[in-house]
Amino acid sequence: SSSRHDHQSSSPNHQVTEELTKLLEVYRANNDTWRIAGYQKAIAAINAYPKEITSYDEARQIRGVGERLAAKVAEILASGKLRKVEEVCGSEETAVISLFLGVWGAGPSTARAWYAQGLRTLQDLHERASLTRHQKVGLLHYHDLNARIPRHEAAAIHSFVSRCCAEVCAGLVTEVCGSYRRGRATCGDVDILVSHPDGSSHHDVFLPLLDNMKKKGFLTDDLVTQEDNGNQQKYLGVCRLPGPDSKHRRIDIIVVPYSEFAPALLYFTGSAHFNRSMRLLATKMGMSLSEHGLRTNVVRKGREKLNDGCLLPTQTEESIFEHLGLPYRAPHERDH
Ligand code: DCP
Ligand code: MG
Ligand code: MN
Repeated sequence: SSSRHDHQSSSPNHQVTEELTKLLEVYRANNDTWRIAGYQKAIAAINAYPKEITSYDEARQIRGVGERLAAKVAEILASGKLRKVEEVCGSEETAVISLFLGVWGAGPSTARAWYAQGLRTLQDLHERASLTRHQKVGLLHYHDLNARIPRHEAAAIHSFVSRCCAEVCAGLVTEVCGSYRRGRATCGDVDILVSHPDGSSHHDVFLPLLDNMKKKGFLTDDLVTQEDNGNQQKYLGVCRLPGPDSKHRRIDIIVVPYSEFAPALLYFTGSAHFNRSMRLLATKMGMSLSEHGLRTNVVRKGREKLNDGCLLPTQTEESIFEHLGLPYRAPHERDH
């Protein structure tokens, strides 16, 4: 989704991560999976680093920053920029592909195909590209959807959704997850978890809730409505708060059974990288962690699961950390 241009301006190493992010964008445009992962990890680690980095050696000591990245950091410290960024970002091809990657639902291969077809501007896409339904929505709201959402607006969107929930069914609980819950100053989208403490009322609220929000003009465009993911229902779409100046924003809503509330909360809070490492740890311990729950005594043959193991009780996020033998990490400590 649109985590582009997401750097924390509060970081003392803002200039370094901004320059590295430009290179990350280039690798995204080239679909260079390994470099993308490496740069994302390093940028998150540098963002989390509390002091101004002053040398190669200091950079090298940060977990996630290897020799090559530390050399890049040193180059930025010395000259304020990266030569490589100047070389590649100067090219028209990279600039256009990066522009096209901002269309929600367009990946690197699509963006490159459009470029190869001779398309260069958003207007070209509008007139001559064959677009999927998702890409049409992405193009229609291109500038809004590529803008970060200020934290206070994410909170206002949550309040709006909470009021709609209360109208649809008394007692529904809602929680904003994702980057918002991790304490970020701005968010790429708003991720809202919905459930009901009575354990059963969540069954019948998904479609009526969406309907309620559409009638109010709050949900403006649907992207994905998915009801087949076990007992969880997921909506990806676009919303807009009332008022003449409000922007269209990406919103994700998941409705889950209350028995899966804590694992769903943990999953939906992320970060994606944090989730991957936690799942990997669970796997190494013969367990299996998902948004549905934590299972133990899972027998695997290679990557294949031979049985499902048995479900552990996970009433709270804390209990999941405990089962995995980990000290609890508050949401704002899960940013990388
Ligand atoms: N998630 C995940 N793996 C993915 C995508 C998502 O584990 N491939 C989980 C972790 C994310 C959460 O879902 O934190 C929400 O996904 P988002 O794409 O909304 O990501 P964030 O909210 O973390 O960041 P952003 O500010 O870009 O929305
Ligand atoms: Mg999000
Ligand atoms: Mn999301």
